[in-house]
Formats: sequence, C-alpha cells, structure tokens
Amino acid sequence: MFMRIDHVGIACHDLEEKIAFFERTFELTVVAREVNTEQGVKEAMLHIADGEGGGSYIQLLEPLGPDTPVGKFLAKRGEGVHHVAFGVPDVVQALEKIGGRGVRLLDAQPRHGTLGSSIAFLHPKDVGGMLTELVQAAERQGEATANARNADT
Ligand code: CMX
Ligand code: CO
Repeated sequence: MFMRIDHVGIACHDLEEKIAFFERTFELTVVAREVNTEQGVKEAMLHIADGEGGGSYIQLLEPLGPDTPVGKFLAKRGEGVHHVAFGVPDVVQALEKIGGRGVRLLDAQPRHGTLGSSIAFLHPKDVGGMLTELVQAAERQGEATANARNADT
C-alpha cells in the first residue's frame, strides 16, 4: 500500500527561521511554499530525494492561528514532528481499505495538498499516537501519458 515516506511534517513557530536552519544545516532546498487556509498553515516543502511515484520531503508548518490543528499541537506539545505522510498509488482506494480495518478517517474524501497532491489524514489515536497522512502525488507529465496509454489498451 505504501510506496515511500512522502514527507515528515514538522510544526514550528517561525517558518522562515526553520527554513534557514534546514537549508544551512542539511543543505536542503525549498521546492514549494504555500499558504493553505483550509489546513490553517503556512508551509514549505524541502526536497530530499525522488522515489517511486513521487519525491520525499521535509514539510515545515507554521500555524495561521492558535485555533488550527498545528496551532493547538504547538500549544500542547511545542515544536517537533507533527505527522508522517506515506505515498500511496491511489488515495481513494487506500482510504477505503484502511477505513474498513477500523481506523478513523479524518478525511472521508481526499483534499488538496502541496504540489498538486491529493491527501487524507488518519486519526492519530488509531495509529499508535502518530498523525498519519496519505499522499497521492500529482502525476508527472510522462507518467500521465503512460497511464493514459495503458488505460487505452
Ligand atoms: N500527533 C499525535 N497526536 C495528536 C496530534 C498529532 N499531530 N494532534 C493531536 N493529537 C492528539 C492530542 O494530543 C490529543 O490527545 P489527548 O486526548 O490524549 O490529549 C488528541 O489527539 C486530540 O487533540 P486536540 O488537540 O483536542 O485536537 P482535535 O481533536 O481538535 O484535532 C486532529 C486533532 C488530529 C483531529 C486534528 O489535528 C486534525 O484534523 N489534523 C489533520 C489535519 C492537519 O493536521 N493539518 C495540518 C497539516 C497540513 C499538511 O500536512 O499539509
Ligand atoms: Co503533510
């Protein structure tokens, strides 16, 4: 079901300061910045490597306010790892299977994620205390063409 770790999400108070730290310490590069009002975050994706079906990243998250998922997390636990995201080939199919195995789905339907991805969250209490995200990466040009060709045959 899982192809790779897509990203590790890290909650922080000051996005710009954390980006600078990751760039100078680990030589990572920011490939996307986004304000996601639906999720209540300002975020940056730092590229690590490319893998099967998509890349792997560090996702830095700064809350847009105290009454958001990341704002509440910071108030309760402070800065640190907020969630782990796994790459899946088909997020709708993965949700169906995982939901059928008794895990609460925070998103019954996938929603918009960074870099054109489709994402959905699983309840941390049902996954041993780890907020878990599923990510179906946006299809890259070549893959989209190949898939369309396969569907035709
Ligand atoms: N990791 C592990 N446990 C977590 C957690 C996290 N990130 N966030 C909350 N929890 C735990 C809390 O510690 C709390 O446990 P206790 O009851 O033992 O104290 C419990 O879950 C409930 O937490 P809460 O602070 O009362 O928060 P809510 O129930 O209102 O919401 C959750 C929790 C997980 C449902 C909510 O944060 C959510 O829907 N998250 C998914 C969306 C999200 O996080 N988006 C931001 C990231 C965007 C991105 O990746 O692009
Ligand atoms: Co994420």
